[in-house]
Formats: sequence, C-alpha cells, structure tokens
Amino acid sequence: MNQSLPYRTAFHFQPTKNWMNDPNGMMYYKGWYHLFYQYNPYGALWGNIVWGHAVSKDLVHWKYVDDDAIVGGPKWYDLLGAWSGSTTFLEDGTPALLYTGWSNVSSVVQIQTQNLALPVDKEDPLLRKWYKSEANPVMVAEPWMDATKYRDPTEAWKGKDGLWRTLIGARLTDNVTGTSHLYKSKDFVNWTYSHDIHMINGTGMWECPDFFPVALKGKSGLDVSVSNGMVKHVMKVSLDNNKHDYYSVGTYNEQTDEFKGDSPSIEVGIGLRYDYGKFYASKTFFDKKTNRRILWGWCNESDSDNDALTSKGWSGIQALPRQIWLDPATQVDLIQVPVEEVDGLHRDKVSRNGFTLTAGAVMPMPGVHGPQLDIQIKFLKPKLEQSNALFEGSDVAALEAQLTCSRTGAAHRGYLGPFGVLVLADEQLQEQTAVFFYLQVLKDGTWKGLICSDQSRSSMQDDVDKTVYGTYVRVLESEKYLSMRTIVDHSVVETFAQGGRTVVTSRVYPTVAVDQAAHFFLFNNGSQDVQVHSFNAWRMESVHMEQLQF
Ligand code: DQQ
Repeated sequence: MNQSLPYRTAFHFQPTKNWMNDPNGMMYYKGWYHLFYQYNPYGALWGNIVWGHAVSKDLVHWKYVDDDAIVGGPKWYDLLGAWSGSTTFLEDGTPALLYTGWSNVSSVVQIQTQNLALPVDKEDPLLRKWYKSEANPVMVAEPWMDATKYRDPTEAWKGKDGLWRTLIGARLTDNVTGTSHLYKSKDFVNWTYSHDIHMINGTGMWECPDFFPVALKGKSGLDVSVSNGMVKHVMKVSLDNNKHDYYSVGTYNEQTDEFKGDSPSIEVGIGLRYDYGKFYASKTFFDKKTNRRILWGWCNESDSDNDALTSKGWSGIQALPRQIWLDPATQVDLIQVPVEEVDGLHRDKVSRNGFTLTAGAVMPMPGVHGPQLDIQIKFLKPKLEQSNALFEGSDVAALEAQLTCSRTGAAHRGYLGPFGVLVLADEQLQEQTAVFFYLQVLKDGTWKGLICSDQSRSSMQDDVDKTVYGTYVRVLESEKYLSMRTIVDHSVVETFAQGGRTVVTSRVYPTVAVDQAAHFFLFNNGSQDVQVHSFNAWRMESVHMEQLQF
C-alpha cells in the first residue's frame, strides 16, 4: 500500500512535502489571508527551519507562495534558522515580522535572538519578498537570562503611552519557572527589556506565547491593542515540557503592565487547554476583514519518524482555523469553532432527528461514509441530576479525566455511555477511532461529563501512538443537550464538544479503514438508551492546494 496517500489530508493545510511545525505571523492583508509556517525545505523531520508562506482568499483554499519568506543567515544572528514569531501592523499599515533567530555564536554556544523583517514592497498584496532590518538583532537576552530559552515574540500591542510592547517566551535560570519577558519600543526597532509580565513556577519553558484581548460580550474579535473595561485578556503559552497549549482568561493591568489569571486554579500553564489532544504552538490573529479572532495550531504526527522518512515524505498539518471568543456563560472558557468558511465544503447532507440510540447499539447511518466527514450531533441531556462539582479546570482534574477516558475506552460498558461515534472504522470494526461522551456517575447519584477520543483501536500498525485523549466537559444546568461536532480528514479527527467549549484533536493511521473502506457508526455502549435530538452529517469536499503562479 502506498502509505503516503491515505494519510494526507484533503482540507487541512499542509505543504506538498517535508516537515512543517508552528503557524507563524498570520494576517489579513490587502484581500489575502497569509499563513507562514515553520518548515524544513530539505526533509520530513524537524531541521533547517525557514518560514514557508501560503495565501488564501477564504482560509480554506490555499496557494503556496514560497518556501523562503525568511531563511536563516547570512548574518550571525539567525545563521542556524528562522524560528517562530508574529506579525504586527505598524502605524502606516506596514506588516512587520518579529521572529526568533537561532544562532551559533561559537562552535559550542548557541543562542536565540529576536529579529525584525519587513516587506520589500508593501504594495504587493502577496507580500512575496521580505528583507531583514539592518538593526538586527533587535533584542538579545539580558546577561541574567538563559539565551537558549528565549524565543517566539508575540504580536506587539501599543499602550496608551504610545510605546509598543511584545512578549518573549522564556524559562528562568532556576530551570522550572516559565515566564514572559516584556520588551518596549518607541520605533519598533530599538527595544528595551522592562520586566516579566507573568510567570508561573513549575511550568518550564513557555514557547509561543500569545496575548490578546477578548470582548466580555459577543463573538467579535478585537485588535490586539484594545484595552478597556469591556475586555478581558487571554494569555496562552505552549509548554515545552508536555507539548500542550494552555490559556488563561484574566486581567491585564495597563499601569503596571502585569497579567493575572482570574482564577488561581486556571492560571497560565496549569489550567485550561485549547485542545486535549494533539495541538501545539498555536497563535491567534485578528481578522480585520470580518472582525474575528482566529486561532491556528499545529498537529504533529503520531506515527514514527521512520514513516515520515520512508513512506510519507512529510510531517505535520495545521488544524482547521478556529474562530474564538469568550464563553458568555462561564467567562473563563474560550469557545472555539472552525471558521464558517469550512462549511462551504459540506456536500451530501444526511439528517435525522429525534431517535433513540439504544443501549448496546452499533448503528451505521446510511449515506454517511468515507474519510472526509463533518458530523454534528445533539444528545438529550439525561434526566439524572448533574453534579455541582463541575470541572475546575486544574491540571490534576485534566489528568484524572484522561485516566478515566483511557480506563473507560469505547469498549467499556458503563451506565450512561460511552456513546458517540466510530469514525475511520472498517466493517468488521477491527480498526475504529471512537469519540464519545461518558457520564461518570458519582457516589451521590449525580453525573459529570467527559468527552474522550479513543485511538487505542485506530490502527493495526504497532508503531503509532494510540493514547486515549479526553477531559471533563463543562455542561451548564441551563443546557439541554450534550453536543459534539467531529470533523474527519483521513489522519485527523477534530472534535468540538458543547459548542466548542472543549476540543480534542487526534491523529490516526488506519491500515484498512481508509478512503472508501472507511465507515461510520453511531454507538452506545452504556446500559441506558440515549436520545438523539438531532444528527446532521456531511461529506467534506477536497481542496486542491496549488503553487501560486507569478
Ligand atoms: N518551534 C520553533 C520555536 C518554538 C517551537 C522552532 C515550538 O521557535 O519555540 O521550530 O514548537
């Protein structure tokens, strides 16, 4: 079997070949969305990192621009590679890129520096060529900082004093405290270290920080510099220790330039995650065209390096771009939903409302089939009383939830659940990826809900990661349904539970349940029937990504 094809995605962003990791410097500029990404032009594993570049009119159909928007060298400050960074719009509308240079100052000492790149022709909507500032590096680590743990500048924001501010992800020299160094500048070229805006002991290196305002009400996004009584701020960090992206909603004090999470148990790096599966090094940008804040994140592979090198020839995809906003009901969660442009790929709708998913059922749905699907289901919430001890958001709770998901697995027979979907399944169910709700019934008779994504039987291959992912999902008393949306694209399964309050993304590599041999089933392994309020499914059309012709 040609292993490269069944696993290439049909509507997620990925380069034609080679390695890709973090999304960088996304923006909307003169009619085009721009996505840059960490890319190895020479191979399917990480190394030789440059900024690849693609553009799109709609966030779904992409054209590759080039593989060398920013390349390391020839000067010392980024000789070994151009690492992650962000775009900021200067006063005159020019997009300016801040990025990390990886450099060898000597044969034994390697360090990270922060650098500035600007468009050669800012009238070019495609922003094809970039030049590096003569002032580079524009930031170097202070003597007391660890210069090897000093990277990934955020989009800069402007304070009321007229100064630009950016954050650099870092780890203190105690080796355990994750932190974010705040730098300020009048002219975007000369930057001075001010202080650390926030730090949390025990979290380790903070990669790819992201810091932005969200409106207290409504779904609209905000420009990064907006700060007033009608907004909260979000700080997101990517923990190098465990490769998860954590966010915290809190307060940014403009006077002291400090950030504090609203709840100590959901602080930066220890509380809520954007995604409880494979999703890392994410970044948001403000889409000026539609006033949305949009999140991009990298989904690494779960198969072996050997597969990347010998059969696939590529590694890494970007998750679907997600619109995010503050959950009006909880004020601590962010809601994430694939941008509505993705719905333009819907074909062959299948709908069925108001039916029972009986205890023990494994049920095909006629017309729902194949490796490219969007499944949206609302289950009626069971009559049992809900627990007040809802998910607190702490990492301890997340660990407990993940353990419960693994112990439970799709094959477990519970009381209320597991119930949900089997995707990328063969007819004999030897291979299947199960995404399900499981309602944990507590001693006092109340329940807590979990959403799990079980890869344990996703593939007959041995050398792929088959971890079961999952977490508690916050279900409000006022909510009548347990809802899930699962999007399948060959080797990726993205699930948005409770309208996007909780998200889990998996990478899977079936061997027989591929292409037209990939089947779909609803299942209920609990001892109680479950009521399906609504079921809607679509086949997803493929997107052909092309090289831009100049
Ligand atoms: N990837 C980049 C770094 C960043 C890491 C290097 C996160 O800048 O910290 O490719 O995945």
